[in-house]
This record gives sequence, C-alpha cells and structure tokens, in this order.
Amino acid sequence: MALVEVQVPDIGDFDEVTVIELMVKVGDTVKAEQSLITVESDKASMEIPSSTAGVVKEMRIALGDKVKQGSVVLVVEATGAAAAPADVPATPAAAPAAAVAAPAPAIAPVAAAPVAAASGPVEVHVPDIGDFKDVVVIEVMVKPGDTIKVEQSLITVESDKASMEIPSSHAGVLKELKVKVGDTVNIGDLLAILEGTVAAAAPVAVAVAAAPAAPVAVASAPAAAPTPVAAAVAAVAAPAHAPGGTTLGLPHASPSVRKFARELGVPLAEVKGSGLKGRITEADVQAFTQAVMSGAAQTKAQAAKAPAASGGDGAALGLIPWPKVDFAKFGPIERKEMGRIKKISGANLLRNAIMIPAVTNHDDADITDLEAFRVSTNKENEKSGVKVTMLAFLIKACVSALKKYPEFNSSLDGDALVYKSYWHIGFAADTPNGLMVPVIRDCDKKGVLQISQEMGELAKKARDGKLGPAEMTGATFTISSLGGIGGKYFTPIINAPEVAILGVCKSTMEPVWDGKQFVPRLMLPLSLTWDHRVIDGAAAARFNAFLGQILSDFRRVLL
Ligand code: CAO
Repeated sequence: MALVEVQVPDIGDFDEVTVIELMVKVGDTVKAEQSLITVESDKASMEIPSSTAGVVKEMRIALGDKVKQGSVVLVVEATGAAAAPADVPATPAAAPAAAVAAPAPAIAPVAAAPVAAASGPVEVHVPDIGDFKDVVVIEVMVKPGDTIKVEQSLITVESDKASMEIPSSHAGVLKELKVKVGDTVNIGDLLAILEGTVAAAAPVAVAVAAAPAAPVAVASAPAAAPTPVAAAVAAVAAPAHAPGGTTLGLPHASPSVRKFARELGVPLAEVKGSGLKGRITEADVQAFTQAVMSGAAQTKAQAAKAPAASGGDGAALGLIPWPKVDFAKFGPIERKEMGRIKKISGANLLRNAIMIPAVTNHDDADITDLEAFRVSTNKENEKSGVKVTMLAFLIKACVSALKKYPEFNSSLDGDALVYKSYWHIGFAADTPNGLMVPVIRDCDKKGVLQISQEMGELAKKARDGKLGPAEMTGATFTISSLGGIGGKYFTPIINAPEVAILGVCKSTMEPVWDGKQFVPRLMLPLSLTWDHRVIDGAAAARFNAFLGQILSDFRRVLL
C-alpha cells in the first residue's frame, strides 16, 4: 500500500503555528478527516485533519514544533481514498493528500494598521466569521471602563468547530458591552460601544462602514456558500474541545489563556475552569498560580516529587494506586477539605516517614524524685505564674544527652554529617489547625524556668496561629510529648533534617524491683526514633539510658 505524507493544509495568513497537541501516534489507524494534531496561533487553535485513511507509520513533527502550510505532519500507509476531491492545483507527487483537503483559508487576514480616526461613540460589531452561525460567547475579556486598543480581543466565541477571539475594530474606552457569556452571536451583531475612539482597525472595516470589523480568527472559507471543500476546511479548524465540556485531550481554554498558562509554566490540564461549560479563564490560571505559590495547592509534578498529605497516588514510588472508595455507598458522609497546616505538615511527615530509615527504641525513666521536685518548685513559684511541666525538664535533660552524643544533634548533608554547636529544641504542639513545632533557641544557655516560660508563650502563639517562620525553624532535635494526654509508647516521625526525635507519654506509678523488693516508682515512657543512616542501635540505647539516668537524678545535668 502507498505511503502518503500528510501535510498541513492552507491555514490562511498564519505563517507559522505551534503544535500544541499530538492526537495520534505511530501504529494508530486513522480515518480520513480524523484530527491528527492541534495547532495554535495567538488568536486561534485548530485541529489538522488527515487527508487520507490508513495506519500512521511515522510522525514528522513533535510538540512545540512550528508548522505552516505544506509542513509534513506524518506518514500514513494509505488504506482508503483521500478526504476531498482534488479541486486545487496538483501538488507534488509525494505530498498531495492534506493539501487537497484544505484549499480555503482557515483564518482570514488580521486587520491592518489603523487608518481612520473618530471621536464620538463607535459601535463594534461581530466581523465576518465565515460560515459560522450562532456562535456562543464563552468568555468576555473586557469590562466597561476598560481602555481598549485596536485589535484587542473583546470576547471569545465558540462553535462546534472552532474557538476564536473577536477583536475590537477601534480603540477607545469601553462604554457599553452588548453581549454576555452564553449569548449567541452572528456576523454584524453589535458587540460594544466605545467612546473617545481614535482609530479604526482596517480598510475592510472602513469599507463596510460602521459594520463589522476585520476578522481575526475566522476559521472558515470566505463568504461563499458551503461546499464539500468548505466543509473540509471547517474540519481543519475544529477546536481542541467540543462544546459541552467534552475534551479531546486539551483543557477547555482560549488560545490566549493557553499562552498565558504556558508563559507561567502552569499545567492547564490541572486548572479547574470557572467559565461557561468549565472553560478555563485567565483568572482561573492566576488563582491556580497563587494557590501553588502559597503552598495551598500542588501541581501533579510537585506531588510526584514530594507526595502530598494523602500520599499522592504513589505512582512515583511504583506503588499500586490509592484505593478509591465511594464511602457514601456505606452510609452518610461529609467531605471537608483539610486545612493548610495539615496539608503542609502531612506532606512533610510523609516524606520523612518514607525517606528516613527510622528505628524507635522504647525505654522508661524513673522520674519519682524529679516529679516531687517539679511539684515543689511549682508550689514555690505559684506567685510568679510560671508553671513548670515535665517537658521543660526533658528539654534540659535532652540537651545534656545531645552534648554527650553529638550525632543526635547533627544533620545529613549528602555524604557528610553537619554537627551543630547550638542546641535549639523543637516541641510538637497540638493546635486547632493541626500539629506545629515551635522552637526554643539556645536551650543549653537557659534554665528550666525560662524554658517553661518560653514554651508557654510559643504554645499559645501556635494555638492562636501567630507563630512566625523564625519561631518554627532551626531546631536541632524535637520532643513530642503526649504526657498531658495519655498513652504508653508511640513511634514519632523524625522532623527532617534532624536525625532523631523523642516521644514522651504519660508517667505512671509502677512497681519497680530495687534488688530486694518491689517499690512504687513514677515511670516515664520514652520513645526515641532515630535515623539509622546516622545513628547506630547501640548509640540510641546509650542515649536513652543516659537520658534515663539524668531524669532519675537531675543533678547529673550539672556534670
Ligand atoms: N506524664 C504525666 N503527666 C504529664 C506529663 C507526663 N509525661 N506531661 C505533662 N503532664 C501533665 C502536666 O503536668 C499537666 O498537669 P497539671 O495540669 O496537673 O499540672 C498536664 O499534663 C497538661 O500538661 P500540658 O500538656 O499542658 O503541658 P506540657 O508542657 O506537657 O505540654 C505542649 C505542652 C504544648 C507540648 C502540649 O500542650 C501539647 O500540645 N502536647 C501535644 C503534642 C503532640 O500533639 N504530640 C504528638 C505529635 S505526633 O502527632
């Protein structure tokens, strides 16, 4: 069977258009007039159809390529007839097909430079948009009061074959807009009234007096009655999306919005459209960008790199997909979006849980004497208003253990360990918005009372949502205390780039063997999670044992 090169047909005055979508691949069977690629200028997008049926043997263009009339799109092993009768001059033998299918201009000339001046109100009408009748206004790009330039796009209209932007024939201030989203318009319809108008767009507009401006993105043959050839041309100019929200692979948006998104690097397929039939507007792209920049949303690419709180889809890790369950099938449900802090901390926790080979050691510390000391200290300090909880003593005890075992106060940096000569301790705080970790700086230089006071202040700020970034960064080690709530042991997740975290649960009176008898002792459950890349099991056991010794006799802090 014959190999046929399918070319870009006559697409009017547009010299070079960009390939923005490939709709077929090598091996696909295509029908005559089936859309092969979508191309886009700054004013219109259109699909290029196949002139012949067959099997795609070779793609000759790639995404982003610039093409023009005659560019070879692909090579098809033909199985059927060409799409339309060849009523145009013969083309070279090797490239006949597509050119045959599209003899008429798909896009009429853009208006020439301004030629006429006016001062009073000027009506702007729908220009010649070819064979397209009753096209729907899907986007209004201007509002009363806007200063409009000649050829500035005013609205986007869409037929079932193409979407196009309608430009202004004059410059001036927009006094009145005569159409709204959802209206249907035809050639000659009044679009807008401008005032203070300075120039008309083109000789064409002038020639038809106050009537239509020069067409810009018309996707049809000239005004002649539809013919089989014109029908083929209409197919040439098919839009990336059929109206009604049915996408053919591209987001539902006008060329200018797509261009805007490309400039910002916004993946348009991930933007939710708020326009008619879900069409994406410039404002949608802006809102998406703001959400990503503020951390409130992630692109799919970001999610693949740093899985989201919910775990993304796990595809980046080669995992099977997250189960999708229609919970409503089993009973009443209510869906609530997670808050910003939960989303951010969730993504961090997931990364840390997945990336760190973490091990947790559990141990108990005898805090009988320390608790008695704490209670008496609080009694003595009743008037000062500063209450000391076990967590403040734990912070101080941890600093001693971190000094004795410095790798616990380090961070991994590639193949190197960064040892820090400062001891800033983070503590997990439960807040109405989610988990936060305020940081108390230089705990080695502060006493338990000062630590208690700062902890109280930072915890309050965290609950009030008033913590600044500086108060949540720079920790060298973190303590997560559930002591005020309950529980026995748990496995805290390391707060990267730290290498260890101490989990603390509620102390309980327990019978402890003293060598001769069981005696009641207040025991504090400790859970130390550590990064096995940095810390060995023996070091972790020693750290816990040392911490236990300090807590059982706090005078050791002084040693
Ligand atoms: N054993 C027994 N009682 C304890 C205790 C312990 N280990 N730790 C604290 N308590 C007691 C306190 O003495 C206090 O008792 P009184 O009111 O009778 O004096 C009570 O529990 C409440 O303490 P607290 O929780 O207000 O104070 P804290 O210093 O222990 O903790 C803070 C402060 C901010 C860490 C805590 O309020 C908090 O938010 N904890 C939750 C942390 C968290 O969510 N961790 C999990 C992270 S992983 O998801």
